[in-house]
Amino acid sequence: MKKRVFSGVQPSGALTLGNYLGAIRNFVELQHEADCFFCVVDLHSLTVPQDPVALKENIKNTARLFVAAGIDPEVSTIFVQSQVPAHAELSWLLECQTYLGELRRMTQFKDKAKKQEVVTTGLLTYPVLMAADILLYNTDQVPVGEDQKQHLELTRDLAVRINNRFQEEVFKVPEPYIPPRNKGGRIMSLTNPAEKMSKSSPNPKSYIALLDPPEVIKKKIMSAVTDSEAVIRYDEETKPAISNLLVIYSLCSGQSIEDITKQYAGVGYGQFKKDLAELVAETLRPLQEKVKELSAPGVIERILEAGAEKARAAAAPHLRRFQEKLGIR
Ligand code: ATP
Ligand code: LTN
Repeated sequence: MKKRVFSGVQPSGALTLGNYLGAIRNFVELQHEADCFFCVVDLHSLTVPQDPVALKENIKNTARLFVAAGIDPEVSTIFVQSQVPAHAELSWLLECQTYLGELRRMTQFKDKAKKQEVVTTGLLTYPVLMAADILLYNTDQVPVGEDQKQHLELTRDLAVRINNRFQEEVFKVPEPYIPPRNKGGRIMSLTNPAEKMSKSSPNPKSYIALLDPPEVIKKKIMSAVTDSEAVIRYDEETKPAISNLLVIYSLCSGQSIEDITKQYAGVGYGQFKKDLAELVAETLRPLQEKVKELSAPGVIERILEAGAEKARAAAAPHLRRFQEKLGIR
């Protein structure tokens, strides 16, 4: 039996190089060894205000980028969360097993709540919906970036809690699949290397969007902050900005950080950034071309319809089982 893999990406803006290097690239690799479900988690994105017209486009564009990045819809299941009602249903049932204190402690909740004028309960219960996404599919492995580690721990805690309560395996306890930092687990903002690169940042210079044209990529990388030492060396603690650029270089070129450092010994930041900009643009070019093909009317819609059907069928027995255990079915 193949392992089951599940992951989700929010359609909260244009996907970034951080999303690609931290998560989507690994989705593409895993699909050949596992039975994969990749979900556009539109319900999650509603936990902060979204413009409805932009959201509708972003949902389709996120799915297009999955396919353009190399996820084969004939091999993996690609679908939109809100088209499978079981996610919202299980989320409610899990909320009734989750402690308020657990949710208040989540660092993403604390960070995002600070940035909002009003804080909705959806922002607080966000990780429970994420647990529902994962547990619905009897998931073995969840490929995500480092920022999702705490949410995955909550998912595991909930599964263990429920299994203990019923003295049997109601839900499988999933394993995280998180790359280390030097392999893309946490790509940092280009304007502030203390923050992760994020698609919902108000400053577009802080991220590279996967659909940014080459000239924009160049401008953003050339203006990325660095330090004044002008020595290309990997040190997350003392040189976070240049270390981040080195990780991006390494993942886009396939070269080790050590080799790149040797290659650029005695070379200034300017030349390094220029080469990096070209490398990133080249890496994204095939993906950008593929997105154009997928933008023909009806193409992505058909993929998503077929995906939702498969997802509904895969989710149903796991929701039913828990409903039976709880005595509501
Ligand atoms: P938002 O800014 O709206 O919170 P986001 O850019 O953080 O969104 P998500 O949709 O929340 O993106 O994340 C999709 C996947 O990409 C997750 O697995 C997440 O861990 C990963 N990811 C997001 N940002 C980064 C990053 N900077 N480095 C590595 N992985 C990342
Ligand atoms: N919270 C995740 C997105 C997400 C997810 C999931 C990831 C929602 N449901 C299930 C993995 C598995 C984020 O990246 N912000």
